Amino acid sequence: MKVSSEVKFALKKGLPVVALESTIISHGMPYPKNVQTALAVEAVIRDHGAVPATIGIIDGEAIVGMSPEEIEEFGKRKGIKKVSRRDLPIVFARKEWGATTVAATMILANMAGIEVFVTGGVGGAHRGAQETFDISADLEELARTNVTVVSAGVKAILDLNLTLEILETKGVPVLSYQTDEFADFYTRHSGIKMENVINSPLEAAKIIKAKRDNKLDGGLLIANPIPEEFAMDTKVINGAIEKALKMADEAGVKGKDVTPFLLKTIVELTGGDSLESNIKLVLNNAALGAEIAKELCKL
Ligand code: PSU
Ligand code: MN
Repeated sequence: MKVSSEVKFALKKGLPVVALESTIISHGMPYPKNVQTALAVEAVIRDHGAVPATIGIIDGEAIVGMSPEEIEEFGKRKGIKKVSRRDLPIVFARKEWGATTVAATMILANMAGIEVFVTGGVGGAHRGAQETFDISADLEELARTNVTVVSAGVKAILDLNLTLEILETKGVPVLSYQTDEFADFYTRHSGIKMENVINSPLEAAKIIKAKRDNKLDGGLLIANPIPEEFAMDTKVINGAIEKALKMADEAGVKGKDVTPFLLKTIVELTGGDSLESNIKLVLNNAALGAEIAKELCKL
């Protein structure tokens, strides 16, 4: 693995570092907004006094702390593989490029010694998962890898209740930031009441530290709702989601293509509005993630 000199230095000095994924760049947003967003997210993290480490795989080598040129390439290049845990050895051995999902990014962040990771939304149990078993490997990773993931809850395209049940079974603490309602990505209102609300980055850091100190392996999920002013209208987004799910079904989209297909279709159906919300929520998560990383370093 290649860790950038900036990230290496920060880790050595015990400075706050925040990991970022690359699937959101290569498969989550269209070019050039994907690149602009990835760079803007890094800037927010720096503004908050932490060091960003965007993670991906180039020619079979894991990169922790991509350069702006590398981020540009991840945004532009066609055919970069979406890489989750199961794909890592294949991409390493074949010396391919890989855009890492939440799961794969957690693994690489953990290897590098990074404890906090910011994304848009983690994967979860898809609607109908009781039958299809389409449950993101991100949930398995949260169960086993010691990285805290800051996410705008869980994407509304999924089955949120089922996802939360699985996280409970797997022993993953879910902390809801400054609200007792679970964030559903595009809006703040899933209607699901959360048991554990945190009101500050310090509170999150204390819980992360308690998990670490007590050797309770696995990650934590911080559900950080999109700010109200950037949220989608519930009716509009739910309509688009229903339609996109139907289109995915009719087109026979399966496996790892489901999430990228739905995100892209929802952007088209909302005339780009869902993309704007998506960008804003990632930036919002970046600020919180950096603050949590900072508090964690102080403890
Ligand atoms: N959330 C986004 N955009 C994305 C993803 C999540 O806003 O592109 C990606 C993440 O990389 C996440 C992946 O890990 O989707 C989940 O894919 P799947 O459902 O196939 O596990
Ligand atoms: Mn899946």
